[in-house]
Amino acid sequence: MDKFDLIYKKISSASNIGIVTHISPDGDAIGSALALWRVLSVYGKKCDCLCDSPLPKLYEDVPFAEYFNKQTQTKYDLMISVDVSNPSRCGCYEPLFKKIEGISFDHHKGRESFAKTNYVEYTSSSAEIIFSFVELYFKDFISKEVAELLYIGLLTDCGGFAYEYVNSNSFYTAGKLLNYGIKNADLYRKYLTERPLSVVKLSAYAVSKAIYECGGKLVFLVFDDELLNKFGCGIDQTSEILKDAMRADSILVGISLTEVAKNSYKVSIRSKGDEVSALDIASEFGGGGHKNASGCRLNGDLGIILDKLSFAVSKNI
Ligand SMILES: [Mn+2]
Repeated sequence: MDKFDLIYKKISSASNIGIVTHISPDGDAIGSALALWRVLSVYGKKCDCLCDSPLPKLYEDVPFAEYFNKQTQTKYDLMISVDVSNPSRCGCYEPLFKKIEGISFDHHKGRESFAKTNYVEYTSSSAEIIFSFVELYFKDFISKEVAELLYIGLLTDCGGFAYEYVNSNSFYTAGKLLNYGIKNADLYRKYLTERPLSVVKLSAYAVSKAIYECGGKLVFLVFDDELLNKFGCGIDQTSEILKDAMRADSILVGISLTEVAKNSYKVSIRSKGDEVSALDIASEFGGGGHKNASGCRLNGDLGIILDKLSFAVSKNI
């Protein structure tokens, strides 16, 4: 049986569905999970959209934001993960995938399968996959709001169609979604161009204080608690700033370290083109992601962490 058919059957026969997306959710995680939540809810399923992290400020205005993380049920007979590359990224919902029938929709390379049924395609975004699925079985339930959620997922996860895994189906999906009357220019500006003034100011400061290694091919940005407080920025706003530092044409790899607790850092790793794999570097430290955009968590002394990361990059550069 076709995998989509199998998944459709499982969804049809389930009554209480938990949709889980990954911790530190991005536009794709939020857009895909909420879009699927809405479609299945309108289809008549009791459905919750779950995430073991709060909704980032940037996404507070997306359609149905009030249902993100709104748990209305205590028991589920089907769990669906969306955009989750590793079971630990489900946070507190991870154990449910061991107990209950599970489905995964994902687009990450090198992912760890943890649900019983996995639908994986290495494409622009999970949103692109969710659209293919809902267009096939739930076309009548795709509203303008659902289309907007999926478009936000698609647009943000491929950097506005800038990344290499964008293919003709990504543009096909975008075209189909635009037909629902959503506004590309507004969404592009809001999610890919604009930032809070505090982030613009922090970016200018952080880039001016950047640390360069590997003959100027690697740039580090460090955001400690004190710096974030001084500029009034949140921990989910720093990986964007890395893009500014990486505009320098000499840079091949950019790493930002954001202090999430004392001596504990959220590490975002970005690389350009085929020369260096950000994923290989993150994998060395138990992280994951994509070839050019990945991340991990590291604990310990900042100086030692920088040395370790620098060494890992130097082996690959
Ligand atoms: Mn994604």
